[in-house]
Amino acid sequence: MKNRMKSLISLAVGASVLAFAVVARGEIKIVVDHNSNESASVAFKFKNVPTPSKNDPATSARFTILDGERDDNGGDLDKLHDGKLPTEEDEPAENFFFNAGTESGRLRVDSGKLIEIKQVNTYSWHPNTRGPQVYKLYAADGKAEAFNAQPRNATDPDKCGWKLIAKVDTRPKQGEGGGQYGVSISDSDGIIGKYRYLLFDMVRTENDDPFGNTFYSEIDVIGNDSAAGAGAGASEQAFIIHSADGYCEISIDTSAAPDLKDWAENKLALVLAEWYPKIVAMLPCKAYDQDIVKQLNAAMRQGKYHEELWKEHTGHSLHELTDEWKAGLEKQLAMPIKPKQQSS
Ligand SMILES: [Ca+2]
Ligand SMILES: [Ca+2]
Repeated sequence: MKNRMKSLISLAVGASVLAFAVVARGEIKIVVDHNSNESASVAFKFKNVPTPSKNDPATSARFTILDGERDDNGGDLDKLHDGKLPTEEDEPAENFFFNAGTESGRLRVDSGKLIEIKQVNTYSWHPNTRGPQVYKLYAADGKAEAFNAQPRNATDPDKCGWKLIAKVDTRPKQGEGGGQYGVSISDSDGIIGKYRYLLFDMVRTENDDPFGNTFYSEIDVIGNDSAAGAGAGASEQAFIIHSADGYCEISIDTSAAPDLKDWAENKLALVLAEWYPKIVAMLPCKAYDQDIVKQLNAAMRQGKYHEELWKEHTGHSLHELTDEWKAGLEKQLAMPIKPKQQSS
């Protein structure tokens, strides 16, 4: 049994049959996916971000420009929630973008009623600098006494009934960042909040020339009861367990390996729940950057997470750290875990 368990974990982790996602509880999570110019296709398919939805609460919501002006060369606001997508990398009529030479502006999405928002997903496509997305997302239920439903650029939404949800910036460190972007904003608690309004405070990606305003193809709002968007890459079949210290949520996705479902949920989950906090604790102990977890979380919130951060903070690539983690996990699984689990 011990050996079998050990070989299963090697197989599972080594072959990526199981997908693990671990996030701190109650934190906003920003997942950014990028398809390069070469790999972008009409399918708008991303590694982790769900493909755009044709039928989400944003479909029937009212979109309004609160500040800034639309570029007449592009499509109107309907393009952001019509469920249709551009069929090529530079198709102005199928995207909404702010006018050339302007600093972008603010868009409001009004659902007309309070909805429990599970995800806000934004999509864009352009061969160069109009591909990446830079915006702040605010939300409001409209009930605050000082609520201003139409804050223009000079007004701080924080001060008139809006809550800052996320800061998104998908620009690469180098290069123009052409291609397709999918951004998925969610909360590790499952629900971002119960809101009626969303406010996108958009910024152009550059001002070296007049054409820095992003080509936005679609904005989706996924409600708690929507079938679409099953949690930023996590399968609907994902099994959720909280870490022993209560700080992390661990999801185990066995959709690609259904025969491992029972084992993963009854055995592996318990080990991960117990050991994940210890692995996280191990990082600062091993003379790595003391603030690594905090900094990674901050980078995720700002949409600036990338794998190189691990190398910057620990001197080891994510691959190397994963090997270290796997070795520790295998060692643990080769030993008796708890008597009652051994009997099944
Ligand atoms: Ca569209
Ligand atoms: Ca949509």
